[in-house]
Amino acid sequence: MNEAVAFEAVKKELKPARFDHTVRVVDTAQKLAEQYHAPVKQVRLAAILHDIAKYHPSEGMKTTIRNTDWITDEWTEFGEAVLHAPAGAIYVKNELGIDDEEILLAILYHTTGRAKMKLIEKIIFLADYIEPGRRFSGIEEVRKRAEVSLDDACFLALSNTVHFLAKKHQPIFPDTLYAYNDLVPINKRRN
Ligand code: DGI
Ligand code: FE
Ligand code: FE
Repeated sequence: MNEAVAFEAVKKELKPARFDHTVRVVDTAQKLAEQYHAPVKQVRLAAILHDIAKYHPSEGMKTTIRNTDWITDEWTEFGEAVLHAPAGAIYVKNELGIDDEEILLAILYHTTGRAKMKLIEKIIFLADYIEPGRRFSGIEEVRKRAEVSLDDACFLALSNTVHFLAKKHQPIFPDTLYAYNDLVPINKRRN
C-alpha cells in the first residue's frame, strides 16, 4: 500500500488533532528508523496506520477481537484504552489488505509493547511516546535516552507507563509488564 492511500484511509477515521499526532509520530519514527537502521518505508507505513482504530466503538472492537483467531481475547479484559491497538491491526489486515507481519505487530503492540519486540515495534512504540506533542512527566529523559539507546528509551517509557497505571489503580496488560522485564538493564535484573 502506498503512503497517500494509507494517509487517506486514516484521515477519514481520525479527528484532526489525532491525525496531527499521527503525522508527528510518522516524522519521529522516520528519524528513529534512520538512526537505528530500520527500513524507513515499513516504519512510516506502520506509523501512519498505528492509531487507525482509535475512535472505533469499544463494544465493536471487543467483538472483533473475540472473533479473530490470531488475537487473544485477553485484550478485552484490561480497559478500553488498549483495544484500539489489536483492533487497528485487525482492521488494516482485513480492510486494507496489509499482510506485512512486522507492520501488523508494530500496530498490535504500539500501546503495550511486549517482550522480544522487533526493531520496528520498538521504533513505533517509542515514537508514539516521544513525538513532540507529548507532555508526559519524565518525557524529556526518555527523549534524551532515545538519542543513544533504543532499548533504554523504551524501558524508561514502559517504566513511566507502569507507574502511571499503577498510581491510578488501572489494570496493566501482561505484555506491558513482560516488556518492562525484558528491557530492564541486565545489571539490575541479576541483583
Ligand atoms: O493512542 P495514543 O494516545 O497515541 O497512545 P497509546 O496507544 O500508547 O495509548 C495510551 C493509553 O493506553 C493511555 O490511556 C494508557 C493506556 N495504556 C497503555 N498501556 C496500558 C494501558 N492501559 C492499560 N489498562 N494497560 C496497559 O498496559
Ligand atoms: Fe495508540
Ligand atoms: Fe498514537
